[in-house]
Amino acid sequence: MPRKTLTIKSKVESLSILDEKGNVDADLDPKLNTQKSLELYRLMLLARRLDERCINLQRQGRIGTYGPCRGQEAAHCASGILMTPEDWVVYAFREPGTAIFRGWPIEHSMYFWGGFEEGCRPPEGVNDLPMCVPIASQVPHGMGLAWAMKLRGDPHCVLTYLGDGATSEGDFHEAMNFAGVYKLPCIFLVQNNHWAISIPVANQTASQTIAHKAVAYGFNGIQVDGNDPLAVYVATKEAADKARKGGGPTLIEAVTYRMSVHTTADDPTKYRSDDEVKAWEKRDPIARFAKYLKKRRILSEDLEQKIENEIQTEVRAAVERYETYCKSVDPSIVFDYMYADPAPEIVRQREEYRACLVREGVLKA
Ligand SMILES: Cc1ncc(C[n+]2csc(CCOP(=O)(O)OP(=O)(O)O)c2C)c(N)n1
Ligand SMILES: [Mg+2]
Repeated sequence: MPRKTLTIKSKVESLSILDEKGNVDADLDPKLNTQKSLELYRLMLLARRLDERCINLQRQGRIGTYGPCRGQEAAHCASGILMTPEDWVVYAFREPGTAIFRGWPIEHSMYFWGGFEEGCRPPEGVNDLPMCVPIASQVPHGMGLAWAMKLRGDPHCVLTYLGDGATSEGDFHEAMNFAGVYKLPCIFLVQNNHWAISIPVANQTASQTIAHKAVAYGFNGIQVDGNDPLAVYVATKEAADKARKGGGPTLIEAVTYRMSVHTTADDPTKYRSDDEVKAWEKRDPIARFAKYLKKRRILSEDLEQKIENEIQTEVRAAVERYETYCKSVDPSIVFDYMYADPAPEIVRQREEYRACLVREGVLKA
């Protein structure tokens, strides 16, 4: 019998619309109106300023740790902004802009990274799961929500975020498989930021792209320039429209870069070069979008400054609300939500922490 080459039906596209200089491919430009364009710009800038503020808060000992999203604002904001209140969003942990868009208060990141359960509690009526640090464990949850939607005949979709490192976990593959078999209305958005702590993406997978992992599961993947908000927007819109019409899942690989530390407990100078970081600085998603909006005369220098000032005020007010909350609670409640019946070791640690707080004068004996 002769060997045959099989025709594989799924396709993998690559999409880039807005280049680093703010030049746009006019045929592919989604031509967002002024209001939507400014909403997206504002959200990305808010995510950036909040990020900077949270790093400072951690360095000052005012939150425990922090995982920044610097450089990844387009990848998460330009996708999140397409989700309707009836859709569901399932987070990893570098998507603060999407969460704010969905209705979480700005300070939710501070609660989360400060160790408070408040940071995990979605606001009333917001169809979101809390941020998720156990890598890839959120991916089957997203798939499960989409399965429930399908069983109920609910015509909405689920957007699940994950990182390049998460694509090596079994949870990712099981969720992709199930989503493909049952044609579930889900979008898996991989923020390929090139690193999983100190593991470069080249050591994460031998695949040419992450996008084409979808092929093995029987649906389409698309690779987009993740620092190009227009490409992320268009790919997500197509995936969401398809999912809501019963067309099944899509895997979006947003190729971006983690400009900052992995978390505040990390020193990236130990494993990556300054040159690599500098090269990506030139591809900054916010600067690129601002150039484009100025060319379209949607953004002026005055408006840019006005938005900047408003955001600074909003972030400052969020910090104040967070710190008012911190003063109103016994800090040892950070131990309370791990188990319904706390394990003896947790009880011991909580007592040790309380004794320390009493010594420091934070709590009365
Ligand atoms: C199941 C699991 N294993 C290990 C870790 C420790 N850890 C935290 S973040 C991370 C890397 C994740 O990389 P990636 O998925 O690319 O996301 P990124 O941090 O780049 O956003 C690891 C290994 C974890 N949180 N969960
Ligand atoms: Mg990564």
